[in-house]
Amino acid sequence: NPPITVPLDECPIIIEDDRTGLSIETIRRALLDNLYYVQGKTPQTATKNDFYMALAYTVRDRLLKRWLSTQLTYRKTPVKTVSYLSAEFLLGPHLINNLISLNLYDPFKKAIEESGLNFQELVDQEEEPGLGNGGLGRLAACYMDSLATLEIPAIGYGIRYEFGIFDQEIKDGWQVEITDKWLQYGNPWEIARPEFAQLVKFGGYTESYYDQDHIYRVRWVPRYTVNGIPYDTPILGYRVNTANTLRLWKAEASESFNFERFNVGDYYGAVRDKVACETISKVLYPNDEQIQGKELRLEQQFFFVSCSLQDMIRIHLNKNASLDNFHEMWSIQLNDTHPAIGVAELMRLLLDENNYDWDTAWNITKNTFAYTNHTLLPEALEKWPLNIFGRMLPRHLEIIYAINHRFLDEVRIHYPNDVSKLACLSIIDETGEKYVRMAHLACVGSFAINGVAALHTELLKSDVLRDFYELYPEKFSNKTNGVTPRRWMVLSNPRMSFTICEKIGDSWIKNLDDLRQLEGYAEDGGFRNYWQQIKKEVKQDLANYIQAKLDIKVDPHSLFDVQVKRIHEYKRQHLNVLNIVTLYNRIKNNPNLDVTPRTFIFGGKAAPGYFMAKLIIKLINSVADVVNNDPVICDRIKVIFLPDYNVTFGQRVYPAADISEQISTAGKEASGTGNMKFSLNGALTIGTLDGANVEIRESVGAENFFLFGLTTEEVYAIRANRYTPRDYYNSDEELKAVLDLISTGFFSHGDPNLFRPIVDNLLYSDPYMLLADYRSYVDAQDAVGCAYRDQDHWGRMSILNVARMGKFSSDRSIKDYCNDIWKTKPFAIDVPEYMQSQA
Ligand code: 73E
Repeated sequence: NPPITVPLDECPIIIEDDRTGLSIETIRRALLDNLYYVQGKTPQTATKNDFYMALAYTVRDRLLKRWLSTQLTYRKTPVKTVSYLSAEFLLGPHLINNLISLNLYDPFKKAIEESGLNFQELVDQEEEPGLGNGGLGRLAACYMDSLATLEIPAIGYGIRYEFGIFDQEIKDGWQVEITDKWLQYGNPWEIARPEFAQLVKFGGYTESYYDQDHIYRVRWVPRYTVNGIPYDTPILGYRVNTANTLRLWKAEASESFNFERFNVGDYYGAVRDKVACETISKVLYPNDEQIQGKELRLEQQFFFVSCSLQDMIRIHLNKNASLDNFHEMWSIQLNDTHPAIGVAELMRLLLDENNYDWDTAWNITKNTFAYTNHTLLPEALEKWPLNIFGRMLPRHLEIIYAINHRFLDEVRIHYPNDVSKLACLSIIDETGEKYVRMAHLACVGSFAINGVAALHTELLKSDVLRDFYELYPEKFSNKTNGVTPRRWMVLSNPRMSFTICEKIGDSWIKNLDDLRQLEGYAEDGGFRNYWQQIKKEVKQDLANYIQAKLDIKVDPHSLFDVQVKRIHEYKRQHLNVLNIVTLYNRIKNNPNLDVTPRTFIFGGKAAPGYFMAKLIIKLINSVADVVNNDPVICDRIKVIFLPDYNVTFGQRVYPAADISEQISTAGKEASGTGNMKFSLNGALTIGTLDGANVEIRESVGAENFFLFGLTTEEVYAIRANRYTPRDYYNSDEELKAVLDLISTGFFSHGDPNLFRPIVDNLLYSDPYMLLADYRSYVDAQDAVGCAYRDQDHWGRMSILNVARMGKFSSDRSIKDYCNDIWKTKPFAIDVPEYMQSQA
């Protein structure tokens, strides 16, 4: 291996062979080198984690060249950059993903094994960065992957939470939360950049003054400032030279503050303030689609948004003479309203710190931001009480009032004499206690607004954002979500990926539409057989894992029926439970009943303060206890709740599923992305016409999808006529028997009170209409059971699902964002020779 010469900027440097070499011998030597010089260990004293760290550094060494070249290229070139602002990035483990992107999986595995180490054991050492709750954060991670793979200049901005989403344990059937210490043993994938720290102001007051040109200006005198330290993680594209950056901010006390305290001799006071500042990036709020309105959350949002905007301005001014063309060089995507304060912050930075006049500043701002809405749930729409907001961000409140004032003038011209429109559209909610409505700020301050699935976008236009759609129809478009096939196929399902590559080559990894070439093989009996065999092997892997984790034996020949996602009433995990209890009753009433053996697998976390969600977890585990141990059932149904569902576990479970549960009440799930991962891995879906299910069904064909339940229109119509769930209970024998059995305390050791909140909620209010959908769900589940008996036909349906999932690649989503919203183009970075060969 001759040393590789890399042109870094204008001065070429030679990088030592051990940092870049790719022969097995070099990788082995590099591993020991990193163990010795970075971890400070010899093989005799090294722990598994030391070896993992050395391995990670050895991989990192081999990606730095791409990362640095990418950043240098962007710095020199006037390219438009996408800035993805998100309070959450749910990345999942980096190691294997990076090896696959670099095309170095095989040599590394070999080098590790030849060193006498267990490759998988080292891989399992990596703590996944769980810096997100669920779909929204995972989407941001998939989009970062696609942006890099498509060679789009982009940067992701977020928060470097010290504690990500909690770890879940199950004790006596209940969820117990454990703090996630992902940084405990160090994070080899990030590099701190304290030289690019940014100061963020909070609190205090504003004052006006006239500058030297006698122009009226406002200055914000903060009560305190916080320092934001950026930590950068490279995001490699797949088999390209692009490595974009994810920049996450950590909060630290600013020096000036410490210094003041220190000067007056208050050493402990200074330390206390330091600790208080650092709480800003301490912990991720563990609520998915449920907003608590806590001050610390607003502090987090403003903190990372202010750091990020100041950072963009710094980068911009490195290559441009002024900020006049800021909106031509940047498109900032707001991942929901969590970073929407950015609209007011960019205005402040332009007006107060760069002396722009209002109209110029507003023109730049409203041409920079684009807003993605992710939810229709009223409890997830962010609004901040005016007093909290004004106390923390006094200048921003003034700016928002000024934006609103001008905006409402525009509304008045559009709708003369219609005061109700003003109240509906205003950024300030004045119907009761006053609030700042963040979605309204985002709509007014953005040039584009999108939903995340076709149905969701239609519902935004007709319902939640109807008035904005009427006013600005040209801003609205749909961008159906997607998932990255690199992590969600190549990495997590190597068996199926390999099988597909054997048949149609590997172009599908970058052009998922190419999977369509598999359609022909659906008619090949031999292939169908092979396909089902592969599935069985993957199921056996999961069965082994379940055995090891929970000491429960499951049969890989049974139908694996999987529902993994956050626990939420609208996602209706308890509807799934009602079906399980229905099957249980049927077998108990007729022990010789010929049922398709099934393993029901659940996984998901409940928000720590969400009582009903936690009770649903307890219900699942209680039903599991009874069903799994009843000799009459005789293993024909098994119920498994797998604790601590996260990205790593998702990678195991999606490939092993036969049926995917996508059973939310129509009109409630904006898109869903788990639905895509299952189908891409050959599971069939049982689902409602909700979110992206609608489009998945269209793509894979109605005959390869188990549909049930009310449509959104029917849900609305039944609600309008006063829904009475009791009618369904009274008119359906099986449903009645199920609810009665739960009510008697059969699953709670005779305690009739334990699950009463669930049963009463269903009988007397049932906001998510489980009872209305029960019969159609159970019937569809029966159809699933029947269909599974014809393995050959099931295999055909499974292949067709995979073959027709091309649309749901996050590459397609990102291309749509690029073409319709960001107007950005790929910018290729040279590919070194060895990258061009395929393994
Ligand atoms: O339907 C999913 C969607 O697939 C939606 O519920 C989720 O976003 C996914 C990606 O588009 C979502 N999460 C949140 N809102 N929508 C949310 C809200 C507040 C805090 C954290 C997450």
